[in-house]
Amino acid sequence: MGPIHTPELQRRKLLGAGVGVLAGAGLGLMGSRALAQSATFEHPFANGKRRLLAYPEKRPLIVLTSRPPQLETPFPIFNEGIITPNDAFFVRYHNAAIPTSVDADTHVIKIGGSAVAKPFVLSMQELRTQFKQIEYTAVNQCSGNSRGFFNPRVTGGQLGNGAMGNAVWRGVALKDVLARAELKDSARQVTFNGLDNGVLGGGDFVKSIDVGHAMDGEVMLAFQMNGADIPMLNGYPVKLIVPGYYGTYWVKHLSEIEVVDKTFEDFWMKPAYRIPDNDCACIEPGTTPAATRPIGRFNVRSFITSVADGARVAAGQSLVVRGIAFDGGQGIREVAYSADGGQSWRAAKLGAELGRYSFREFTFAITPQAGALDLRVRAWNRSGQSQPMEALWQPAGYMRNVVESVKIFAA
Ligand SMILES: Nc1nc2c(c(=O)[nH]1)N[C@H]1C(S)=C(S)[C@@H](COP(=O)(O)O)O[C@H]1N2
Ligand SMILES: [Mo]
Repeated sequence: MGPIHTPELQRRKLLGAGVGVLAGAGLGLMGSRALAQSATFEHPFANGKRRLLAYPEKRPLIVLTSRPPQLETPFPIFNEGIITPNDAFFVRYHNAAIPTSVDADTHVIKIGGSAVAKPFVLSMQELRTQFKQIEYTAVNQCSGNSRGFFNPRVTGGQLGNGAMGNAVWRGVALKDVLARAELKDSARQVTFNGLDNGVLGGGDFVKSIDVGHAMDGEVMLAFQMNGADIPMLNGYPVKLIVPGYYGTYWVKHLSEIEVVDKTFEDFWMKPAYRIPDNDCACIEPGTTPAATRPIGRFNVRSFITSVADGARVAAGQSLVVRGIAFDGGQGIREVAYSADGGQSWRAAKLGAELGRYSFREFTFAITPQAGALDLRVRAWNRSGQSQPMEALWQPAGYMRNVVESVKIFAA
């Protein structure tokens, strides 16, 4: 991607009338011409077609739900480059009362809680000017990315593989902001709240991480994404970045940070977003986990992006296959590919390293003979963790990372 430019601070961001109507009244009253026009797009999915809609600041994306907006990135976009464009980045909300207008001149983050000595209120202007800025590339991925492929099926959004994206984030280390509040020795966890709310006031989306994690110098209060203001639907004007961790912790429209002296266990930390507390984070279908823990870091994943399942290619000609791999922050060490359904494997070529939290590109060339081919890719991170050959199962449909099969036909 090109050099990072620093655009003028956008004072006020309005989500177009289309989403205002959506958020307020639901799909039935969707009136905007842009939305109506884009509804004609379709996207193939495992068991049918999915509708594409263009929301404000977004190109047509796959609609999982419209109230609140939950949008998935069409998979071919991951082949356009290693950075996911802002207008194609997926969108996930839990509650329908989302902000449709935010004024960056008046937006503040309140920093307090029982375990700080000096609570204070931070404006966007102060955040941008009074702290050292940091920047890195990191993948955001929803816990339920690929849930639609679970077998046996599980309830929840039936996502394909497009609830992920890779962006350059710029902002301030959370550690530097918290230092100003002077943490007490009793500090255990830090909680994060954003401007969105449950429609009837309940179920507010609040997340927490341990204080040691919050102070690691990497967790970021970001105000830029790929060199521009963060799109409204991705958390304008400021969002928490927890690199290597599932998107559930990346709180959007951040407005409140509290340092507390106990483990925070409101709904979105418990019972929601828990995984079986064992090595594989998995159980036998139909059973109940003996114990659970909060979801944490990404496991290792790899995807072929340049050819889709079912594609037809030319026999006897060299075919360069491209894809992406990532993990929870060790960085990718190796990607292997198979063109015979996993019987034999060879090393793929890795692309440039954009940091250990980024997508890593890989390529390999094959010359297919006429007939069916079963392409697979498997990645290893720097601590030797990899992907299972058979899909693991868990009741919430999180953390799918099986070695996927892309069946193509050469003729
Ligand atoms: N304020 C707020 N932040 C939120 C959420 C939310 O519902 N409200 N959902 C989280 C979840 S589960 C995910 S996967 C990511 C998605 O980030 P994106 O919408 O910017 O892609 O946002 C997280 N941050
Ligand atoms: Mo998520």
